[in-house]
Amino acid sequence: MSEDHHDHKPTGIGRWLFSTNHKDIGTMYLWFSFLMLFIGGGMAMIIRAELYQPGMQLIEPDFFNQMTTLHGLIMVFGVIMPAFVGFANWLVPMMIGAPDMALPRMNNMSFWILPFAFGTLISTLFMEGSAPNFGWTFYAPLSTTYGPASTDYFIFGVHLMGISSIMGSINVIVTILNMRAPGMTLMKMPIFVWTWLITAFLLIAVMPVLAGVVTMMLTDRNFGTSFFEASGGGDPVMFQHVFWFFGHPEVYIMILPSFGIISQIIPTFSRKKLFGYSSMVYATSSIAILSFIVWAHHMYTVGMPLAGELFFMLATMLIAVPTGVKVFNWTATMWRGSLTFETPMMFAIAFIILFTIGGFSGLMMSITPVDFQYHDTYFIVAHFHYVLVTGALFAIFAGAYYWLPKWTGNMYDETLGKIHFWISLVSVNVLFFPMHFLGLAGMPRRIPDYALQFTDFNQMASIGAFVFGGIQLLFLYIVIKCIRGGEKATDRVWEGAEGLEFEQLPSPAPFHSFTEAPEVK
Ligand code: CU1
Repeated sequence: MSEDHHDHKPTGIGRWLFSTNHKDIGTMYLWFSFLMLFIGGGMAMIIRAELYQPGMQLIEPDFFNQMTTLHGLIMVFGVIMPAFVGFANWLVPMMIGAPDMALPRMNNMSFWILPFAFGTLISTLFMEGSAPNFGWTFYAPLSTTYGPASTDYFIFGVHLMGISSIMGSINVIVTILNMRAPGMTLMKMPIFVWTWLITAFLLIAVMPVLAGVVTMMLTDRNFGTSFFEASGGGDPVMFQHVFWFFGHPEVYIMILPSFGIISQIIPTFSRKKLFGYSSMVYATSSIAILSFIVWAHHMYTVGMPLAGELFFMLATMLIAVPTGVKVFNWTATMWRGSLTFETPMMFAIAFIILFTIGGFSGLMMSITPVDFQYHDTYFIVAHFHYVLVTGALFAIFAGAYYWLPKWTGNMYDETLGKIHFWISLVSVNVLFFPMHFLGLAGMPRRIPDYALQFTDFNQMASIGAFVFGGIQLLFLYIVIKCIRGGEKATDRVWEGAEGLEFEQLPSPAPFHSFTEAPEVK
């Protein structure tokens, strides 16, 4: 709106469609992510139902492959990433004392590209032939030479997501670097802001690489190039190098904001300042830098030179050092604190323990000769689900419970929150822990059927999956209930602790309920 217009509050659908308000856009990102969680989660339920017993029962093998592919793509690009962008929109301006994001119209566009990107991706399910069925990593030549016709729509969808992410990252960086309140120096920023600043640089560095690899696919498929086609002088292994040069930093894009959220929550419920603030900043930066030189640990089995395998093994192991610093700092923050165990804290503590399990299995598979045993087995599936579900998703739950009172003006139902936590905690381990054993015993990933001896652990995993999937409906209910009413939240929600988080702000963080439409200037 230009300055000569009167200020007005848009109502109805216009409030959301044309929003330039960081809170409304943050809310839309979070709801979008939540919707995608149920779509991608529904696909996981189909996968686990088919794998409940050996033999083919519910679905065709090709449809199974479509489910694993879309499940992975939707969870990575449609759930975890948008959820963190939603948190960034809500929290970064408030935490640094800025009135909004620096580029509010671009913020609107970043969000509204996403429904089209995922509309395109999901519509492939209804296209002639098949949806993408080559795994979320879409390795050539499976995706190039043998991919279904819908692959071109998949490529377009990935391009759209990339554009959205790059615009979102530019916005985060410009906001943090230019819009901090007086006195808010970089080393005074809340850790969540730091982790997002670093994440945004990672995104800007690697999303163009992803765009590059899908563009090479596009021209290989349609315009006669041979980037990944051996018969034309190309190299399919190069696909894996380019993909994982994007893919490994992408893993950190999904985990650094989680570290940020956990680093806000642990001090609050420990009634202590975060232990080792500056070491947290440096550890986050080190992880980000190292994430660029470890990509080939995903492809030890392609036949790399020994020197390459050694380099990528040792570089990967180095990441354990800054990660260990973080786990140490969180633990030291809790040490001798006056701990209380509200739902956000429970999810945060579970995050520390379970993410560490995922970290350690990652350390195991970083060892090149050992990885030859694990490669393409369920051990890998167990590993990255510990990192991304009990890691990233649990951090999102923790953050959602922690900030729901600020976002809605109401307290969520603590009893229901605890029930959601405990059932999620137990079921997620029943779901993913047996996958370690399946992998060690040699069960390959991405298969719709398996040998008889894998039945018991698969049944455990499926039962865990159905419970874990089902209990997320309770979370949906808790969120809706909290939005619609409940005990009013004060502006010091987490008694005596909230002050710690915002104490560096020049004035107390403003408290806004999102039930009032914001002003548009
Ligand atoms: Cu990696």
